Amino acid sequence: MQQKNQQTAIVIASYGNQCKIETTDNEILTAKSLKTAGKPLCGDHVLYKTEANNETVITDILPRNNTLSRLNNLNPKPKQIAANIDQMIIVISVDHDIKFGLIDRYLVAAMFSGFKPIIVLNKIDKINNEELDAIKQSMKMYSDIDIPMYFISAKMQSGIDTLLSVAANKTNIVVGQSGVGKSSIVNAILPEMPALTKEISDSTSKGKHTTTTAFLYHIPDNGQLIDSPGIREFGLWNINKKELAQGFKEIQKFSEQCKFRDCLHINEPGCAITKAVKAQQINPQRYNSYLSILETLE
Ligand SMILES: Nc1nc2c(ncn2[C@@H]2O[C@H](COP(=O)(O)OP(=O)(O)O)[C@@H](O)[C@H]2O)c(=O)[nH]1
Ligand SMILES: [Mg+2]
Ligand SMILES: [Zn+2]
Repeated sequence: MQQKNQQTAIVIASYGNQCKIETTDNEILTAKSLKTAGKPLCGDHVLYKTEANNETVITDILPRNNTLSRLNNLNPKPKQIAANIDQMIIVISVDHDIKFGLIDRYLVAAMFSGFKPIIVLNKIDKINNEELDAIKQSMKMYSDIDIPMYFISAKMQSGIDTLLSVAANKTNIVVGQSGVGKSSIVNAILPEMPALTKEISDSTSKGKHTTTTAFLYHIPDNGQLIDSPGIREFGLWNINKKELAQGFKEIQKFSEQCKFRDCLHINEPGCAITKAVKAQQINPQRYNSYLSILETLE
């Protein structure tokens, strides 16, 4: 219950128990989280109070709608990245090899966590029209399952207005490999970053262009944009083998026709998925992604 001396704020960056919070008066404070409150995440709504010694403490984390978490090879425990997300902006750079497997993992995570995924292909200024067409062709499996796709250049400010309208009125998290242009997109979208916010985000980054922790920015029209650190792997957790198909829209659709209800769509008799792959109704690359994720699950 909210007490008299408590107020609400949003966590704009979390470093474990130490956080930057933004109050309802748009004041940015450094706050420590009480052990009893737990570890706040970027995007959390919290209650805080000011102690007699003028320190700001977070006393409660308000209930979360969802969280984005991932596994990596080094740590058996999932790492939580941010909370209360509406939309996941998956950023790809058109001048790198596209890691389709990584996109598929993000899509599964979005599906299970309940946020809407969109794909943004950045750096179109670096390629010609033929190359652009080839990329559109290779991404067709995502438009086929109705994932919105945007081709932009953060550098040339091309496509930014559209992206801004897509991100309005929502909390968005920007994800993707290091170097694809996540921070550049955030900077392009932010019209005039409030000096204070900029200072904080700069001082919390180790290198000039590295984002070391998720950071929340306000954007016009009631939106929020969370810049997240670049990652090489994105391990899924908390999903069992049987559930995985739910993260692949087209596989889910055909799975009702499988002979066995507990079909994992590997090589079971009467499997509608393996049949649909052969008939080119399901993209083989997506199916292979499914199989390789399946191997990693309990
Ligand atoms: N040519 C070009 N370079 C870009 C574009 N967007 C970002 N970059 C460059 O790509 C590099 C990585 O960008 P950054 O935003 O730090 O990527 P992040 O690691 O995903 O946050 C930087 O050198 C940017 O200047 C773009 O649209 N076109
Ligand atoms: Mg960055
Ligand atoms: Zn099957």
